Amino acid sequence: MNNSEVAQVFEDIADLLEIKGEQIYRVLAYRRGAEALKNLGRDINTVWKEGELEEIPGVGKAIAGKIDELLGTRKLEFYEKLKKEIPLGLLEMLKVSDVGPKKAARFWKELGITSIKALEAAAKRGELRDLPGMGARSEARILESIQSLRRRQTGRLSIGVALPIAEQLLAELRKHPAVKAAEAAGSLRRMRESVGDLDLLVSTDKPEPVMQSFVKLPIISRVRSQGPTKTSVELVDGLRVQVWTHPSARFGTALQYATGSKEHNVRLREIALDQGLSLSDQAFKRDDGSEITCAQEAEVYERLGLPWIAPELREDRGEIQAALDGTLPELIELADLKAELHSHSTWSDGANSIEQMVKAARAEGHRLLAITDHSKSLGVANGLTVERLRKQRKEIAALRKRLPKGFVLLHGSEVEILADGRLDYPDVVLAELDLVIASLHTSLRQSREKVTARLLAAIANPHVDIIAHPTGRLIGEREGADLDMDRVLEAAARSGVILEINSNPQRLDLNDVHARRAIELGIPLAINTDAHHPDHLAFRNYGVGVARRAWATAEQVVNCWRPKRLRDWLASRG
Ligand code: DGT
Ligand code: CA
Ligand code: ZN
Repeated sequence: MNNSEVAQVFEDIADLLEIKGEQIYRVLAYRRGAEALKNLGRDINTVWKEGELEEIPGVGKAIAGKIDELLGTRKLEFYEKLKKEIPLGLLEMLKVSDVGPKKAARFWKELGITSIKALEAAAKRGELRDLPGMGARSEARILESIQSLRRRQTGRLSIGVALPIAEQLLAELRKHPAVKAAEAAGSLRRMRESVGDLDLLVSTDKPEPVMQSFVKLPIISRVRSQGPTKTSVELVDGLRVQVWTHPSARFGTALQYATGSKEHNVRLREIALDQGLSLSDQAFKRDDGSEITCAQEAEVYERLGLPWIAPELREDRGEIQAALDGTLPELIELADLKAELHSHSTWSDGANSIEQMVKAARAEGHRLLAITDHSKSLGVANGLTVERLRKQRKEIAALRKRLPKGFVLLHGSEVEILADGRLDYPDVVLAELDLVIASLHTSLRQSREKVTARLLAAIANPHVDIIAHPTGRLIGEREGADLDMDRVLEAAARSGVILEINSNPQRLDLNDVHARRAIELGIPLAINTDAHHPDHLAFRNYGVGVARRAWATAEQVVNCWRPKRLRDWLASRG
C-alpha cells in the first residue's frame, strides 16, 4: 500500500465514525492521521520498517498501531468492522458536495437512503426538504451536486441536463436588444445523448455589450476567457460554455461550422475544394480571395449542390452520399407523435392516478395512452398481482365511458422478464391485455448467453407487443446488459415485435446506432417516455432526437400511426 492508499483508509474511518455519531475528537484524530500521511515526504513502508511510525507528526500511538496492522496484514480489523456496521454507499454519498457526514447519517437513519441513486430519487420526490436542517433549496442543491459529480466522473453531461440549461442561456442572450438570433450548435444541436460542452452562436453587429452582459449571468461561476467574438465560461455545475458572435450576414456558415460534427465538416470542405472554394466558419473563399457569405445555413449546403441536412444526421454516417443521391429520409418530428404507449400510475410506482395521466396525455396532444404498470415480481415498484391487474382493468373500463370521443385508453402492462426468461404473468393473463410490454429490470448482470436468451424468449412470445428499454442501461450509473444485439435484432425482425426507444434521458435505450440497425431490418419502433409523472411525457423530445439520429421516418414509429391502425395491429398479434 502506498501513502495515499493508507491515508484513504483513515479518511474513510473518519467519515464512517462521523456518520456513526462518534465523539468529534476521535474523528479528528483519524483525519489528522490521514493528513499527516499525505504530507509525509517519505514512503510509509520505509518509515514502518524502520520502526519510526510514532515519530510522524500527527500520528499517535493508536494510529501508529493501526498503520502497523494495515501494512503487516494488509487488513485493519477496526475498519472492516466499521464497514459492516455502516453501509458503504454512504461514503460514496459524501462525494456529493453539500452532503456531509451528518446529513448522510440523517438520510440513512430517517429515510433509509444508502446510495447516491436513492438520494437522487428521494430528492426528486421532494422527500429531503422536510428533514431538520434541510429545505427546498438545499434539496435542489443536492440534485445539482449529483449531476456535477456524474459529469466529473464521465467528463460529459447528459442531454437531459444540458438541453434545459442551453435553452435558459439562449433565452437570456435573446433578451439583449443587440442580439438578432441565438442558437445552440455542437453536439447538443445534433442531439447526441451527452455533450462535452455547450457551443452557443449569436448573431449580432454589436458583440461587446452582448458578451459583457452574458458573463454577468448568475449561473456562471468563472470566465475562462472573454473577447468580442469568443467567450468561454464555466457554469456553477462545472459545465463549459463557448459563446461565439458573428454578424448576421455570416451566421449561416458560422452555424454550419459550429454544429459539426468535425467529420461531417471535413466532408463538406472536400466538396467545396472540388469546386475551387475553401469553406470556413466565416465564408466560402474563391482562389482570388473574394468571399461568398451565407446568412442562412441552407445556403451553405445549396452552394455545394446539396439539400439541407438535418443536424441529427451530421455524423458522417452516409448522410452526404444520401444527400447527393436525393435519398435523405424525411425525418420524424415531435409533432408526428400522437400516442404514448408506456406509462405508469399509482397502481404501481407512478405518481398520479390513471385519470390524471389521461388528462396530461390529452394536454400533450396525444390521441392514445396506454397505462402499463409493473407486474407482480417487481416488488420495489409495487407491481400488480393478477387480481389487482383485473381490478385495474375495471377501473380503466369505467374511465373509458367518461372519455371524450376519439381518445383511446389502452390497458397494458410492463411485464417483467424473469431471471429464467419466463414472463411474470401466464399467457392467459397476457391475452386479456390490450398491450403487453416486456422488459428487463433485474439480473442484468447475467452472462451474455443467459441474458440474451431471456430477451429472445420474450421476443418469441406472440403476446408481447413491445420490448421496452432493451439493454436496461442507466446512463452514467449502470451499464446495460451484455446483450448480443445482432441476435436480438434478428429475432425482433422475425417476430414482428416493436422495439422501444425509451425517451427518458437517463435511458435513451435503444440508442441511436441500434435504432438505426432496427430500422434497416424493418423493425417497427416505439418512442415512449415511460412516464411515472405527467411531466415525464415531455421527455419524448429526447426520444425523437435518438430516432432522428437513427434516420427514422414517422411511418417507422408506431406512436405516429392513427389510433385505429395501432389497435388493428395490436389486435392482429397474439
Ligand atoms: P462535444 O462538445 O464533445 O460533445 O462535441 P462537439 O461536436 O460539440 O464538438 P466541440 O465542442 O469540440 O466543437 C464544436 C463544433 O465545432 C464541432 O462539432 C465542429 C466544430 N469543430 C471543432 N473543431 C473542429 C475542427 O478541427 N475542424 C472542423 N471542421 N470543425 C471543428
Ligand atoms: Ca460541444
Ligand atoms: Zn416503465
